[in-house]
Amino acid sequence: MRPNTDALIVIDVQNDFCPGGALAVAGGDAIIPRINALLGDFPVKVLTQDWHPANHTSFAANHDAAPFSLTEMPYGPQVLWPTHCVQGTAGAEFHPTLDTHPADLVIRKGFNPGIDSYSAFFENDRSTPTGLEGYLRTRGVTAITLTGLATDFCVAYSALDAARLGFAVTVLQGACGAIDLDGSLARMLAEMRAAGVALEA
Ligand code: VGL
Ligand code: ZN
Repeated sequence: MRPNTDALIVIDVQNDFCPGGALAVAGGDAIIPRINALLGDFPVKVLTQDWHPANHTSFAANHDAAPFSLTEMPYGPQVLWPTHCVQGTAGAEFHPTLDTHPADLVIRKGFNPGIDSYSAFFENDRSTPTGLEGYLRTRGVTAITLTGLATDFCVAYSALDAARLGFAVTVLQGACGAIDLDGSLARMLAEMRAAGVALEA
């Protein structure tokens, strides 16, 4: 068992990000057995759940635009995604093989219609908090291990924010899966490395 200062954060292991889902990551479900095993090693365990209203601004369908096209939002560039993880739908549920019972906290994100939220810590303006930082700090957490989907979006944004907040951050690449849109995986791996995030297998 890891020390009490260590948290495992499992990002968005939901049906829509797994094969057959609306925004599927290739092999997204293959990482789940390892995540289930890791949940037994960490004293602090957090799951995140991408949780959008149907009118969410990150959905291409709400802009009459093509999925995976880019738009400009008041907070910066935003990829327009296929409609995914709509609140209350099967696609938004955790994958059935993920062992959700050991989790201490489930944090939902992306619920504000006007702004996306890749990171578990802040919405995409990089300043509106989700509350996770306070939860982790009040539990005495100083080190965070990240797993889940997708490596180059929600995992990477969470890792960069956690590093900026002063946590020691490790990303277990073998327990993550990537979307890899226009070179996003290589770009985000480089950003994480530059920010001092430990990239492990
Ligand atoms: C994610 C795109 C849109 C993710 C969530 O979990 O990485 N990516 N919403
Ligand atoms: Zn989303």
